[in-house]
Amino acid sequence: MPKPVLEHPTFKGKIVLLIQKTMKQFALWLGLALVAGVATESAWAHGERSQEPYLRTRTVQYYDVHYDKQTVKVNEEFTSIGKFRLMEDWPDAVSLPETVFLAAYAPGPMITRVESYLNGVPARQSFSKLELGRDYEFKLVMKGRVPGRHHIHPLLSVEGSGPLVGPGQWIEVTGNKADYVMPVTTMNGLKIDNIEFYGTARALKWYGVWIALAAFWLLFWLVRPLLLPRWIALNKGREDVLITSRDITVGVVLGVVVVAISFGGYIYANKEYPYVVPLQAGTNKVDPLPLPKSDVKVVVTKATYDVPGRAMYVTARMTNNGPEAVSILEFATANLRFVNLQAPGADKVISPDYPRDLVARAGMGLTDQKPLMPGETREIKFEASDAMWEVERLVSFLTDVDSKFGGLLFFVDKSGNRMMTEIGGPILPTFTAL
Ligand SMILES: [Cu+2]
Repeated sequence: MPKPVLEHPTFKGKIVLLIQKTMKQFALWLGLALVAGVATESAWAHGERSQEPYLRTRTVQYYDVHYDKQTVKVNEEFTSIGKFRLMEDWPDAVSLPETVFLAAYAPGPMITRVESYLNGVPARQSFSKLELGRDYEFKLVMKGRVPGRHHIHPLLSVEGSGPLVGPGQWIEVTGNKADYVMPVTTMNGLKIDNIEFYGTARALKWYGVWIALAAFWLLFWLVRPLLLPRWIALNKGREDVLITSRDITVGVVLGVVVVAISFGGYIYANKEYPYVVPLQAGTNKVDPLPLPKSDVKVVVTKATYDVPGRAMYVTARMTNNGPEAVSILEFATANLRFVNLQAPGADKVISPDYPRDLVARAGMGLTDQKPLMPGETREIKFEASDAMWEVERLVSFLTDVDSKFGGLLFFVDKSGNRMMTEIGGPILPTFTAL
């Protein structure tokens, strides 16, 4: 039998084809998205990589960050401590740290922040006027709330700029969400077993009361002839039939009931809770840590980012103003760490609890490993190359309108004393042959 000649599809046929095509494409994309999600665990992280490099390398540089546990049970506490330097070369496009708030960053309410401190001062409120070029020490005490594997970061929220996060650690919370409790003893000695649901039932009851009154008032008018009959009556000059004396009585009674409930509720709440502390809105002040010893002056003379090689090359003139010879120990920026593996004590620089996905395996490359003698000035070139630049999406130096980088350069003397210097400057992307 000969094959039927292909006919032009009808309009209906075209629509059906179009729908089929769209469905197929949708299924394909959904499949790809699922595969990508399953294949890359970090795809479930929560947006910390989406921030621009100038924001992540030139604002808050976290260092010496530690997490005391990586697995906790529901209700079990864990702590993160560390320091951060507010970079002197703060970008113009970012608001200064005039008002900041210290917190923990988590993908949703998976943990509870129990306590927080900045330089030992309780960080319940925001702090005002932190100083650029200075260091601060934080402590966050958290506890497990929802079971799962969560990426947790220290976080400094800067008003006008947004959240600036520290290195994230995967914390495994085990157990059962139903067991979560947050007991609190109030100032007047009242013991609350779980503040998570304290007062919610009462709040819902009040919602019920107001919704019932509002619904009654709405229905009271809705059951009568509505817009058109009333408009016709109005046009005929019969305003007098629109509102009856019964309507007025009901309205007045409802008004009295609403005012009575409001005032009655207020008087009752005042009597039952005579001591009420309002939410604290003022800011707190804290002094920065004392300036750390920094004997080495570093001036960046050239910085390039090799795009295909995923490597940053920095040439800098370094002057040792201290009494001891020093070696370059580490370059750290945007929570990524490049350690000079040949420096004295390099094997102990990265603590076992530091997230390994933020440490360059090959470390840091140096043109010369000779220690910088007291009084000596030398130009040294170092290399920080790793796929992390790409993974952490820090390569958009290319597209930044403010193509500058920043970071912390650590030095160590032969007695193991560590020094830190802020470095930074314009950076040029280059495209060398692969
Ligand atoms: Cu994260």
